[in-house]
Amino acid sequence: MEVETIQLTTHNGVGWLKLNRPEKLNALNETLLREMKTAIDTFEQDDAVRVIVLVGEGRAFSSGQDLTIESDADYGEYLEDVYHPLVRALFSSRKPLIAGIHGVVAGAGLSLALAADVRIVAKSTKFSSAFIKIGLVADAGGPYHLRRLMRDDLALDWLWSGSTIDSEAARSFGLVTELVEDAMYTERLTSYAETLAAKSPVAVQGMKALMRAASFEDGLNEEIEWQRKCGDTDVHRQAMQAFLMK
Ligand code: T3D
Repeated sequence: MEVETIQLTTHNGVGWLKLNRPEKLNALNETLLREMKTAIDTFEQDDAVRVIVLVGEGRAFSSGQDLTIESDADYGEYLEDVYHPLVRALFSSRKPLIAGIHGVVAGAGLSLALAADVRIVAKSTKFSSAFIKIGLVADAGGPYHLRRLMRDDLALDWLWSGSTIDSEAARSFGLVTELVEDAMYTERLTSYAETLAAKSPVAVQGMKALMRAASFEDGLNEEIEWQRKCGDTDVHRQAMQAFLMK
């Protein structure tokens, strides 16, 4: 796939999607958002990719929406046409989605990072809920994910303030899965992703699906199907055999 604003690589079962506009701190323009959507779809179809990682090139994950966009655009139409297809693709990905976050994560960039299943964060990262500073509501799925991850009152308080918080505060809000010293960040992110990619893809994807079951009864029904599939994998058979031969 020809790309201008992102970089794609696959290594050891991990599909890396790197936002690549470092001169603009990976501000999200239309090309980047559309390229990300196509890349997620491509990774989703590629059996060599077991885990997807989103990261940013340069000194930020993303500074949010590219603010040089024409301000007379219809923002509702832009969301529907450009952001929402990507946000839906992230949300509905069957594969584990990891956000590796460093530097700055702001506005709509934060919304994309919150769509990930886990967030591995470098200690010096700043989290900015910038939307209100430019008179906008939080969007790109951000409010939905904040509500799932943290207390409503704290989320609203943060969104209304538009403040920038450090990684410890973000962790206390529930937005950080693992906080890593800056010097160890890339190594830890890689090892986290590659370790997960080496596990049974059926069990890994099944866990994700079951965590999203719509109700208790749906969960029970879905676990029947997933456990049946897992029981029929070589990984499971070999692990059982190894145990019995101890
Ligand atoms: O359509 C929709 O509905 C979606 C709506 C979404 C809304 C949002 O995403 S709200 C959030 C928007 N983002 C921001 O408000 C952050 C804007 N950026 C900043 O406040 C600062 O850049 C930072 C605090 C993040 C970093 O500051 P600093 O001093 O380290 O870097 P800098 O010099 O400001 O930025 C470096 C370059 O990136 C600079 O370009 P230049 O002058 O070297 O050519 C700067 O203009 C550019 N840049 C940074 N952020 C953005 C950006 N360019 C376009 N859009 C940006 N968001």
